[in-house]
Amino acid sequence: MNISNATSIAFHDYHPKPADFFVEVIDGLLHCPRSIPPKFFYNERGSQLFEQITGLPEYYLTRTEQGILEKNAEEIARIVGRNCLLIEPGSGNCEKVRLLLDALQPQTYVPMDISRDHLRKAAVNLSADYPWLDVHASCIDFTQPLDLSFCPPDSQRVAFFPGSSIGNFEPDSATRFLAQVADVVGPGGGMLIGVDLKKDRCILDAAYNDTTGITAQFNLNLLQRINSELNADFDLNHFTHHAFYNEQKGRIEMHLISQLRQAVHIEQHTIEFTKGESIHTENSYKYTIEEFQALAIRAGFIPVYLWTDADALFSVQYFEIPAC
Ligand code: AVJ
Repeated sequence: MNISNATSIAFHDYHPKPADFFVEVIDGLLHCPRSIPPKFFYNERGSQLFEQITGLPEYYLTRTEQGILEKNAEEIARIVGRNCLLIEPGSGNCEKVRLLLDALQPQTYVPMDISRDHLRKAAVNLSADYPWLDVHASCIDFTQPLDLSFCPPDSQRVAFFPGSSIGNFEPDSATRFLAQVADVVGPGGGMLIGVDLKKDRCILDAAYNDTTGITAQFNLNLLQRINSELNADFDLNHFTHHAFYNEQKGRIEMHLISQLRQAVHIEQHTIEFTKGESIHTENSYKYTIEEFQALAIRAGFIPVYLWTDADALFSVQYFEIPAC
């Protein structure tokens, strides 16, 4: 533990345009079929609920990925290489990267997040525990083109994208996103990415339908948030959580289902729901190893190495861009 206050970080503010919650919610709700983007799950309460989800017995993703990173840290470091410049798009609380830092010993760590205050706090906390690490926090929307001009141009750049966050992207936009990552890390650069795998649908269905109902609360919190931030009148007792594995599309879908015919008001808008009508709130794509490698190859990456757990529930995959 570092007891001095001497830690300092570099902070780069790219002034990302905050999402317009009202416009995006109205847009999605007036669209047919109705939907709300999953990025809006994560207000304070939503982030707390997600934390709880990661500890649920049914939700194998987080703990399995963590196990893979812990168990293979040394080998990962050998294959990824030490002294790199490590970039993490959507770094959140900068907790997961800690599993890697000691083994990887990167020179520089660039956490990127749209949430300015959380980013600053997380980067300062991390820096206090890793005084040897050069931390360049970058406040940026990670789906926008990334700019790393402040970084030393010579070190190998490696992107870290854990948690199967890539599962929230439609496969085509996942390819586009990875192509942007490929651009940022450049020739000779790498990407270490956590990808949830296709498996027995009972395991998948259970992971998004926990018996304690935390995932249901997480989903319904979206309506609560719309009520409190957009002055709406969703009755949370009249919508229910519905999550299932869509085998044909290879994804978990989360929905909120209207239990009756009802009207909901958001500012000047009135939205009429029929009984059984859904609001689609999230897709979480699952891949086979081969499917994900093909996707990464389309983005310009070459598969180098991968790690899974004994039950092949989850994968941590390493790719590189050929050096030119
Ligand atoms: C954060 C997108 C990886 O898809 O498993 C968890 C979000 N939704 N339970 C996932 C989530 C419902 C999670 N990701």
